[in-house]
Amino acid sequence: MVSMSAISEALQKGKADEVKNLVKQAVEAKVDVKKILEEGLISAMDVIGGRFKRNEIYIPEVLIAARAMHAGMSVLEPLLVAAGVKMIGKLAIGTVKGDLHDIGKNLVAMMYKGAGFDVVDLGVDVASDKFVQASDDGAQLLGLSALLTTTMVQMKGVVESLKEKGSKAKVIVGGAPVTQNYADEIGAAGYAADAASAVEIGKSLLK
Ligand code: B1M
Repeated sequence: MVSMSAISEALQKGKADEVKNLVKQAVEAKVDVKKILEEGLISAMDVIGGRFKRNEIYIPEVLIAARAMHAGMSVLEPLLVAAGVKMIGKLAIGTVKGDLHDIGKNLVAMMYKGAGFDVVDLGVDVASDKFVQASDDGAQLLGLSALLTTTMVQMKGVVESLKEKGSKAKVIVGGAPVTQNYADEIGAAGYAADAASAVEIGKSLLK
């Protein structure tokens, strides 16, 4: 019988094929899909998030673990949909207009997926109206990433457009030039300096 800790350990080591096989075996052994998701995959990504935050591991290790998470999720996703298992919440994330940097944004998106969120990746160079549309489409959280001092100003426009449309979505901003002060100044609901904190902030904003 496959144990959840075996899945978790394989994920933490970034062994994508092993994670996929173990998840398949667990599904075949009729282990509850939600249990595999929460105790096998999400808990392992929590460990990875914590280690990344404490600088015990770095971006490559996080990306390798995230790839293993995807491998496990590729087996579980159709079953979760069929079982109607509710995701924690919905996040739409993108790099703001004029900005093509996506490594940090992808990392944040992966950590959210790992935490059990439904994630819509809007890509890079995302105009304000696309964020507004994502809010209309049910995203409770909107993640805005910017790496350039010249593009971070776009975040203000997004917050204002959402306000004008009466959107209830909460905006989280991040990226190298962005600060808590800037987030406060433009009226964003949250700011995170790194991908692991972004997930913590997102969870707390949904409470
Ligand atoms: Co560009 N670039 N770049 N670049 N680039 C920087 C950002 C720069 C600091 C380099 C420098 O001059 N020292 C500089 C910006 C200066 C400034 O504005 N202050 C710069 C510049 C100037 C440019 C161009 C204008 C260069 C040119 O063409 N003259 C150009 C702009 C293109 C455009 O966007 N329109 C450009 C282009 C590029 C590449 C295409 C070559 C490439 C991007 C490839 C890609 O992303 N697919 C690139 C890269 C790779 C970088 C550097 C080297 C690395 C960025 C990165 O990926 N870091 C960068 C210099 C540097 O940072 N050392 C630089 C790793 C990533 C994991 O970190 O994105 O910060 P980061 O994400 C972190 C946190 O910030 C946070 O979590 C992540 C980690 O946990 N985070 C969030 C990020 N988003 C978040 C969202 C959240 C919460 C947290 O909530 C939603």
